[in-house]
Amino acid sequence: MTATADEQATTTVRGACPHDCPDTCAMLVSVRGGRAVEVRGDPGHPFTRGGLCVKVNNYVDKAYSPDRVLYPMRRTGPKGSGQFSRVSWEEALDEIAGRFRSAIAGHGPETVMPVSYLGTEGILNGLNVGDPFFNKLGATITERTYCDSGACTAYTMTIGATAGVDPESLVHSRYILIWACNMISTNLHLWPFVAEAQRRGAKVVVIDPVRHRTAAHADWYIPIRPGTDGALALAMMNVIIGEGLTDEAYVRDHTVGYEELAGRVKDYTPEWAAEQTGIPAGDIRTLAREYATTQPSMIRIGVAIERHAGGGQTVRSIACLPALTGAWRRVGGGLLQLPLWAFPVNWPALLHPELATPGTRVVNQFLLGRALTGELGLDPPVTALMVYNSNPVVVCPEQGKVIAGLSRDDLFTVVSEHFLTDTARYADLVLPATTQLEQHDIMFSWGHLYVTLNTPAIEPVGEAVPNTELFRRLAARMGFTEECFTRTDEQMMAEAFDWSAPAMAGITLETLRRTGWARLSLPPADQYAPHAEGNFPTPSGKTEFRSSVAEQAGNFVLPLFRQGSNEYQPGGTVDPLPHYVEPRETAGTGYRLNLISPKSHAYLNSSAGNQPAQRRVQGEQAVTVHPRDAAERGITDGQYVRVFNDRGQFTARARVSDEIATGVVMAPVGAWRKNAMGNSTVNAVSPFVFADLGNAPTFSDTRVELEPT
Ligand SMILES: Nc1nc2c(c(=O)[nH]1)N[C@H]1C(S)=C(S)[C@@H](COP(=O)(O)OP(=O)(O)OC[C@H]3O[C@@H](n4cnc5c(=O)[nH]c(N)nc54)[C@H](O)[C@@H]3O)O[C@H]1N2
Ligand SMILES: Nc1nc2c(c(=O)[nH]1)N[C@H]1C(S)=C(S)[C@@H](COP(=O)(O)OP(=O)(O)OC[C@H]3O[C@@H](n4cnc5c(=O)[nH]c(N)nc54)[C@H](O)[C@@H]3O)O[C@H]1N2
Ligand SMILES: [Mo]
Repeated sequence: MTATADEQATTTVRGACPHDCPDTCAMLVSVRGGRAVEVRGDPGHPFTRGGLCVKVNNYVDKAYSPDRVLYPMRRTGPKGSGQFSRVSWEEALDEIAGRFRSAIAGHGPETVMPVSYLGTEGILNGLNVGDPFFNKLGATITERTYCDSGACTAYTMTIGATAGVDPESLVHSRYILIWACNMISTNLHLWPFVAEAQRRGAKVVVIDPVRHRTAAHADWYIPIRPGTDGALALAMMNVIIGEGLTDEAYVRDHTVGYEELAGRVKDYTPEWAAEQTGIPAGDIRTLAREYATTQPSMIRIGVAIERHAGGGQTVRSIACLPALTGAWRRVGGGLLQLPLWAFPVNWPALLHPELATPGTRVVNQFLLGRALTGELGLDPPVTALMVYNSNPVVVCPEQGKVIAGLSRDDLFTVVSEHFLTDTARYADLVLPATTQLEQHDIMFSWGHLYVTLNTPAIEPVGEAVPNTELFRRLAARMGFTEECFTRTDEQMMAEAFDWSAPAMAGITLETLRRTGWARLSLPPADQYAPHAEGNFPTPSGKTEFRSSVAEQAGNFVLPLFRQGSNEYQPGGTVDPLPHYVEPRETAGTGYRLNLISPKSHAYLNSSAGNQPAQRRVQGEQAVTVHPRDAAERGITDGQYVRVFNDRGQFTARARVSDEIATGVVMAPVGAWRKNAMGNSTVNAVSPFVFADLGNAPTFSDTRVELEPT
């Protein structure tokens, strides 16, 4: 039989990469005969410019992967065995509703605990999709501070919830500090703007314990001991103030607390910081002078900047630098963290915090292992767990405890997934979720200033449903009648933004359907210096060296990361002036090597960690170690080593390389436990302990030892 003309015709559907990544690429999906045949980047998109990365350019293979979960499945073997058999949606929903009801009858609603993060970043199906349901159920509220929560607390304390520098204006920067960010792996589409600035004469400086693929392109690579960046930033201020390199008029007009800051940083000399950071004092002086005097200067901080005991204060200090030097005056000068704040997302409509029962307990997801094993002493205990948009076995600290908890026979676990992940293997019921090709969504970005619409290109594969539909079905089964539980995806898209906000001028769902994406209504990037005249969204309208928010609110986690709840904030007083907090785990713990666990190049967190193409690029789970540290332990390149501390261990292939500083080892997060030698991965050794602000994780504040296996 020959195909009809219709079957052969290829149509193009506009979509958006769903990954939890700053780039939020505009995708074009080619569809033939009802089947997606290719995804490619939209060449017309000014920021992502037609490029897709190694993580997503074969997304079609993911959608049609033979390993996909296509139907609801019930466990038939022991937990973790991966043995399941197909059931109907009706059976699955009845079972979930029945088990939730009986758990609640026995223990009260807090016995149910949701676990979720950012498997997809869409406003509809992402971070908050289950919040109204679990708020209404009265389930334990989970605090989700995996990513940038500490940095966000510190940043907003200092300069407010501002988008900061427009990423596209980086071409105008003359001095670019890339600080704890492996951009070419994790924020690839920003790199061309940096490279263009570099071509125009800008100096690019990378501060990182690893001379990674981004550092290889830098004009100056500065290795630093993990967790000591705060010392460097404070010493830079010491030099800038001490040598009179401040922008006096900017400081006078647009900052608060200068005199106190100047007093505070007096003791933080470059010689002192050299001891902490391992960076020679002369280099610290040079960096401070160049940064202050080469304007416009700009700092891009990566998420890893927050991942140690003093992560919050580190970001407080760094956020002071652009005001001190007047970098904000010019286009391309200032600070870039995450421009998410530019988007007028209608958070209340997504989170529905008013549905929560006042006084409901809050448990941070980093404590999942302890919550499940009983070590946390929760009353009521967690007896029902629902995981969606997350793979905690891989991404959560204390992997051993997470697995021990998930193995409990008296725990009822539901997991909604694309694949039988390391977490889904422990489920009693696995539910099939649609991929981005099969669902509606609308996206903000935390790396550029464009709204992107995702239109489904194909029908759901198997019996997969979008997360929105999953929670509609569950709400109906639980008898919830609030209007928010019957909203269609169309209605949800209409509620996703405050469309009347100035940033949305000229943008409607209708226009987005035609164009796929739109730049927020802001000045063009080559004219946009958001804080040239101050206008910081802080209580004083200025950069607050002395933070009134820190003084009044103390430590806090933004409501976005806690289902909208404002209860049980971490609290505690916070010194309103920036200061140094040393890493918590030191060589004194008996473990001499500082482990960091940044992102894998080819996986998106653990997503794609099972896909053959990405596994080929990423290779086996590896640990990078400096030749001197390797030699001391009799370790040779390519051999298997055991990485261990009191919390656990994992096995990895040693990469002996002087790309890494001595005393530091690096094992990227993302490999699946199932594929790893010895059945465990890097989070087997990570601590659950919080950083100083925003309950951020301390992945980079982890000591280990290595030995040949
Ligand atoms: N390829 C790829 N891209 C991704 C992701 C992925 O998994 N893979 N995940 C996405 C997500 S969710 C996020 S949050 C972003 C994160 O992306 P980034 O912001 O780049 O953060 P990380 O990869 O965690 O770490 C960045 C760099 O910080 C360094 N580092 C670690 N600790 C310290 C420290 O204490 N001081 C300094 N100066 N440097 C330190 C690491 O060596 C690493 O090179 O990437 C997104 N993009
Ligand atoms: N040691 C260490 N640990 C880390 C980090 C680190 O740098 N080091 N990084 C942390 C950071 S920054 C982050 S952001 C977190 C990430 O943590 P997670 O957001 O949990 O990331 P993933 O591992 O990608 O897991 C997401 C899961 O959601 C599934 N999924 C994708 N789309 C959908 C969907 O539409 N519906 C449903 N139901 N499921 C879907 C995917 O298949 C995947 O298994 O990890 C954190 N953990
Ligand atoms: Mo993240």
